[in-house]
Amino acid sequence: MSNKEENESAEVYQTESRVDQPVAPAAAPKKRGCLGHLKRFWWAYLLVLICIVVLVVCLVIFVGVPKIAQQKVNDAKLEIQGVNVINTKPDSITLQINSTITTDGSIKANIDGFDGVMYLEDLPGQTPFLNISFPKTNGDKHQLVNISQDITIGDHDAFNTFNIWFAANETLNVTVYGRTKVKPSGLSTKFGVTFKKTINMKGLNLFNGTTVDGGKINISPKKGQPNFKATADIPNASYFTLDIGNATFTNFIDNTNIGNLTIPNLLLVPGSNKVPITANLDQISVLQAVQSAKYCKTGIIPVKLRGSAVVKDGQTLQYFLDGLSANNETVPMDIGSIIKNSLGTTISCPKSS
Ligand SMILES: *[C@@H]1O[C@H](CO)[C@@H](O)[C@H](O)[C@H]1NC(C)=O
Ligand SMILES: *[C@@H]1O[C@H](CO)[C@@H](O)[C@H](O)[C@H]1NC(C)=O
Ligand SMILES: *[C@@H]1O[C@H](CO)[C@@H](O)[C@H](O)[C@H]1NC(C)=O
Ligand SMILES: *[C@@H]1O[C@H](CO)[C@@H](O)[C@H](O)[C@H]1NC(C)=O
Ligand SMILES: *[C@@H]1O[C@H](CO)[C@@H](O)[C@H](O)[C@H]1NC(C)=O
Ligand SMILES: *[C@@H]1O[C@H](CO)[C@@H](O)[C@H](O)[C@H]1NC(C)=O
Ligand SMILES: *[C@@H]1O[C@H](CO)[C@@H](O)[C@H](O)[C@H]1NC(C)=O
Ligand SMILES: *[C@@H]1O[C@H](CO)[C@@H](O)[C@H](O)[C@H]1NC(C)=O
Ligand SMILES: *[C@@H]1O[C@H](CO)[C@@H](O)[C@H](O)[C@H]1NC(C)=O
Ligand SMILES: CC(=O)N[C@H]1CO[C@H](CO)[C@@H](O)[C@@H]1O
Repeated sequence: MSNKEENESAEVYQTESRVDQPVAPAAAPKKRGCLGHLKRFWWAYLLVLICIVVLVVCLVIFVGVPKIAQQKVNDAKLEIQGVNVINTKPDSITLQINSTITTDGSIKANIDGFDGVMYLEDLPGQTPFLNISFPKTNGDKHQLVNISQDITIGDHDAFNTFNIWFAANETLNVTVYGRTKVKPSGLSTKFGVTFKKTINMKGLNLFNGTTVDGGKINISPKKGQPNFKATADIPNASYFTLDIGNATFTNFIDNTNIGNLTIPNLLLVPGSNKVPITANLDQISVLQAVQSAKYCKTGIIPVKLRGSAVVKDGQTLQYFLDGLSANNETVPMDIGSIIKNSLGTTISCPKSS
């Protein structure tokens, strides 16, 4: 039965081949159909197979690997341990960053250094406020990436705005963005990847929690001398060290300007900053305020401070001034105790008439 069928198909084949190729070899018709086909065209199958292998390898290398590389870059964690903003000048700063990049370490790859930008993630427009050069890194599980660069402030408005946010906000999101190339070890090709990390960092939160201690009033200071001295404890919840310089603030009690306060050579470090402050206060206004019904009971007055000058080596640092003047910082001052300690007078409330 099967034999017969085979013979029939062989006959058909023979007929066809006779039509198409009158000089077909006599042996061909005897071969079994499928196997014969394979034997005759093995080279074609091999070619197809090679093509598929090459295609798959190419796809893996040129589509898969870049995708994996990008995925690995996306998965890598950038953490910042410290930032120093020093050598502060009107148009430039030295920026030092200690950071770590953590990966799962599953891929060995060299990542080229690149020029990136930093911008405020949550400010529409996302205008870069700094250009920054990242060094080359590898895919190691845990790497230190320490940067120290002299940076020219290219966009003053954007940099000033960053400083305003940094001074005012409890937290802020800063994105580091750049395009670079990855070379997985074992491959000779480099693939373009995007490096984009948003860091949720702590800002200065308007120095919330600042205290003033050891205040001393000098009723009749020499000309040009301050009439108030104290020690302020300024908290810095961020990991930034800022070389601010001589910072002067205008002080207000409610809406009344009561004079200026200066913090000389302010170098703000992370954590607690105990710094001397001097002030020239309008003593009559302060006395009136502390004796008013509003404040006489406790003697504690929430004094508002607004930056009015930031000068370093004779030059105004506008970006810090913007940061310190865009909002009022409120500092509760125990004026009652200060008066008592300095002058021996106890503040009493006005007699209600
Ligand atoms: C980085 O770490 C070194 C060594 O601990 C330290 O001296 C330096 O101040 C740090 N820099 C920053 C920006 O945190
Ligand atoms: C890099 O920063 C780390 C802290 O993140 C510090 O321990 C290390 O000493 C720094 N290295 C250099 C060369 O500053
Ligand atoms: C960053 O560098 C580019 C090219 O040099 C420049 O056009 C841009 O203004 C710079 N941006 C900042 C914020 O410095
Ligand atoms: C950060 O502070 C700025 C300036 O005070 C403010 O306009 C902005 O809304 C704040 N952003 C966030 C995300 O809190
Ligand atoms: C920053 O980003 C985080 C998570 O992406 C978000 O929860 C937060 O509201 C953003 N804004 C601030 C000011 O932290
Ligand atoms: C300021 O700090 C006090 C505690 O010291 C806290 O109760 C208050 O919520 C803080 N305000 C802001 C705006 O973070
Ligand atoms: C700071 O306080 C003063 C006095 O109350 C007020 O005139 C000024 O508008 C305040 N500034 C801001 C930015 O709130
Ligand atoms: C406060 O400081 C400003 C700017 O530094 C200055 O113009 C002003 O005269 C000072 N006021 C007082 C009362 O010292
Ligand atoms: C701050 O002011 C004092 C007195 O005017 C000056 O001697 C000092 O050099 C100033 N500091 C800075 C960092 O400019
Ligand atoms: C992160 C950090 O150091 N925060 C500190 C900022 O300053 C206040 C006051 O000194 C400290 O309580 C915080 O721990």
